[in-house]
Amino acid sequence: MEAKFEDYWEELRNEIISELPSYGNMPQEGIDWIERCINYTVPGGKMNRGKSVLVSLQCILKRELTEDEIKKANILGWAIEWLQALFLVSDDIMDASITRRGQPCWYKNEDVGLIAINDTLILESCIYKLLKKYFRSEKYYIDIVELFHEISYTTELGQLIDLITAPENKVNLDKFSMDKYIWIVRYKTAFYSFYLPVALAMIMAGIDNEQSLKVAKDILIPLGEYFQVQDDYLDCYGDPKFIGKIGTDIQDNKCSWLVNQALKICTPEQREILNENYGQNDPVKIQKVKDLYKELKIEELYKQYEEESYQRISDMISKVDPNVVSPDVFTKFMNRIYKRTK
Ligand code: GPP
Ligand code: MG
Ligand code: MG
Ligand code: MG
Repeated sequence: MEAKFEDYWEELRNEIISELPSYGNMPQEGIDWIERCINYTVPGGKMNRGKSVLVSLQCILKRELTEDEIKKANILGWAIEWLQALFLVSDDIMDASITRRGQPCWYKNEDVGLIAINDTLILESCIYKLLKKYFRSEKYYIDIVELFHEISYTTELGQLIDLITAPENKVNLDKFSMDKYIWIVRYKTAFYSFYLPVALAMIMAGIDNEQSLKVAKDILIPLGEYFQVQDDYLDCYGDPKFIGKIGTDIQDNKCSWLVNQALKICTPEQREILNENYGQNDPVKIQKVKDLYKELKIEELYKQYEEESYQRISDMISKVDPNVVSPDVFTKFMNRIYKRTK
């Protein structure tokens, strides 16, 4: 039977762990630490991003894949999950989050704290260890390494604007706008979550010319925007039991889709309510913001946005030339996230 995505985890973890003693007999407690850290932070997500590399490759090549191709696509998928792990570990510190994937955030473990910062750097190095181990002799090796570097950079730029638009204890609603919002979510989420898996599959398949990559980007970036709007919605309205995390956007003063919608339609009096209650870690104030969202029917606006996005993106997909990129790549991705509740 064909190995599933999850089945590769053990091999990749062992790859990382078994090499550690070669670093001058690294003290065992360090090896145990890294094993515990990667077990805690890398597997256990929805793994949508990771699994998409193989699915995309299958749509693109439209033939039976070799065992080697399946393995390589899945390892690239795991490299994305590794990237996601280091982003989430550091994002949770920066967002002062509490839980992730149904357990305390990594840094929240009593003996971890800010050691988690170094752990994110180790997690990042693991990506390049794995790429080197499995892809070094491929002619596209340098292309995937550069892609991981470039997409990491775009994500970090997005995270920067996300953070400086949301200074602690300094609410300034004038800093928010829908244009800025779109920029932030493209950079912090869409590139690494949507463009990266498909671009990796395209590189593996040898269709990595500028034109094809642009066709993919033009659909995957809007799809990633839609995904982050969902994330913002779930931050407020999702069930922590389902989404595995407790929302923090209101108290974190985030330039979220919800607050931007509220700002577009509120009266000066309602804006004052936001001004007084947004961006403060006080349950009463958080509730006042949620009450205002209710009054402004933000949830209904979200449902409209969800339908409209589905239509708009489906339309874009229907115009893709199948000789350039198979439209299935995008339809599969889209159907996996439409109306998601986690
Ligand atoms: C999602 O933001 C974006 C990321 C997780 C990228 C972080 C990038 C770094 C360079 C650290 P979010 O804070 O809304 O995600 P979540 O809701 O999952 O905390
Ligand atoms: Mg966060
Ligand atoms: Mg964040
Ligand atoms: Mg969020």
